[in-house]
Amino acid sequence: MGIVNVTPDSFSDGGLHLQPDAAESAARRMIAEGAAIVDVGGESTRPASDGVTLDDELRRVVPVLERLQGLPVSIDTAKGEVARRALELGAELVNDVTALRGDETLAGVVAGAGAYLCLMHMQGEPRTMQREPRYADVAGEVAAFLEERLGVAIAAGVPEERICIDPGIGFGKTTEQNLELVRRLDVLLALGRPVLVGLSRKSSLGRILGDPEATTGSTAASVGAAVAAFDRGASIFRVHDVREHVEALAVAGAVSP
Ligand code: HH2
Repeated sequence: MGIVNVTPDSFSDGGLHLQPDAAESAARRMIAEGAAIVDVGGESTRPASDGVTLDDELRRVVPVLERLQGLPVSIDTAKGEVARRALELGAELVNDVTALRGDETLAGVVAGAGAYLCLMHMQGEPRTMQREPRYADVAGEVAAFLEERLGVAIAAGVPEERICIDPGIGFGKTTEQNLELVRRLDVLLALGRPVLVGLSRKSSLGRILGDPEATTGSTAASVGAAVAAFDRGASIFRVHDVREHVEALAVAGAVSP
């Protein structure tokens, strides 16, 4: 899954794809490089970010979605109305970092369109989520949350086989908690749904490499993290650098039993 952030303020590629033409060519390049889908988003959820209004989010993503019609697209949004417009314009998957807690209309929109859905775990909200996140058992708590949200989505009419789950790397988690989630991915896999991971360029990677103030991680560190997650059973990788991940994961896949 290639990332196309149509935002001025995303943590690693903010502003790069704010113009619809730039976003379109980045998305087309990612698909040519082997992405199965591109995830278009108009709201940054980086730590400390504020939300964006419905009108601003639509203004950012609609021109991009119009240009990408016919290509495999996912919409990264928590808003029912943004999802509805995106699905009308051909998006196939709704990637909701709030796991249906942000907008009560979203589940019905996804169910009504027969779309795929990604449910992600987040402790707290972006504005404050990195202030001392705490868990007694991070893998167990994330799995229990995702199991509950899976139940909510299914009850709203989204077929279970259309849903993937995501531990939400960096969303209310310390570096050690992020690592523990990858280490114990089996606890999430036990829920029986494909696991998506978003490790790409996240600050934990820079911190592992010795910079306690890092806000991003390198491409090489991202690829290493993706391969480690692949080894533990993750099957969808949300990434900025598609070519490098496709090549590394193709080799990791060829080696694995
Ligand atoms: N991470 C980000 C945004 N959306 N969606 C899922 N399912 N999983 C993730 O880990 C995830 C996500 C944050 O990364 P990015 O889009 O690069 O930055 P920003 O939120 O600043 O736009």
